[in-house]
Amino acid sequence: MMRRNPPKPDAHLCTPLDGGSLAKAGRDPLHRLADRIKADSRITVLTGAGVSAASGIPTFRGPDGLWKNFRPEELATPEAFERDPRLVWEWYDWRRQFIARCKPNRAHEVLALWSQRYPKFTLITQNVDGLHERADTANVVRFHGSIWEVLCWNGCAASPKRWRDETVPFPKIPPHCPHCGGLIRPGVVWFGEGIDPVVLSCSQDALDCDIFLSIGTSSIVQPAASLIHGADANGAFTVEINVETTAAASYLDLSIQSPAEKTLEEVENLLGGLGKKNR
Ligand code: BJW
Repeated sequence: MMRRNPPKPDAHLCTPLDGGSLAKAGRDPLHRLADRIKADSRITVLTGAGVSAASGIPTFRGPDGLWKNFRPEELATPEAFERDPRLVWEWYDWRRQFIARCKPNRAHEVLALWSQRYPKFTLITQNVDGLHERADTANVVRFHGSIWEVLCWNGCAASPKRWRDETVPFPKIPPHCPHCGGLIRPGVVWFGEGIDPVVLSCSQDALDCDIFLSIGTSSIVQPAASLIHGADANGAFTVEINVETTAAASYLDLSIQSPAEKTLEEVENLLGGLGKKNR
């Protein structure tokens, strides 16, 4: 169990500035973040659906998050799949088609740049869309799996544990296992299912960091939402970038209330200035 520190009294909440650049406001939160990032910083980033919002992918709990009036909690469970695999696969097939047409945005690109620049960088993503990988991000930990992987629902002996399948759309819904003819399921983590132990262990290791950035997640879904508390307990400087404040806000050193794609670009611009002596 992770220790939770009390809320930080000196946490800095930054709200959006009217029409202007956040970075123009003097020693603002963006400078505070940029000042922290050094060439040898151990940086861990946790991303959620908000990072892919600017790519056009609906978030889970935002206004466009509903699919045919179903909430994700009603579809992303083994029970829902057991009950109605066709319905659940229709949702995933629709999302796969949608995601296949989307491109990484500036938030993915800046994080990819940092993953290549800073040797002690880990990106833990709750997103299953694969956009971090498509942006060439190094050291990605896929906390909730991948929508581009599938598993045999029966766990048949003839099939690999999981495999990549980028068929879009599937010619037949629900799709079947090429090895045993039974159903296949998406290679994602549903409610009530445990996180892969290797993934959990890599994520726990990455909590030993200097800077922990939580970006574009509502910090509602466990155990991902607890990762920031683990980093905090390890003494990391904790930062949230989100268009709204979340449940994690009172545990943060810095809360930047602004879109990820804009904020990361501005921080990167600040680092570009510092970068010459920093790298
Ligand atoms: C922007 C932006 C912009 C917009 N810039 N920001 C403890 C307490 C209570 C409950 C639990 C608990 N522990 C476990 C549970 C149960 C459950 C849970 O957490 N339930 C909650 C709903 C309360 N957790 C689980 O069941 C987990 N399993 C588990 O714990 O198992 C225990 C176990 C152990 C051992 C053996 C067996 C069992 C599994 C959770 C799996 C979650 N799966 C999903 C679906 C993945 C597949 C798929 O994609 O279909 O993961 S659900 C969905 O939520 C998805 C996401 O990764 C996840 C998180 O959502 P995210 O990314 O935060 O999205 P949103 O929409 O919520 O937020 C977007 C944010 O972006 C918003 O804040 C916006 O403001 C912001 N934003 N535009 C910056 N431009």
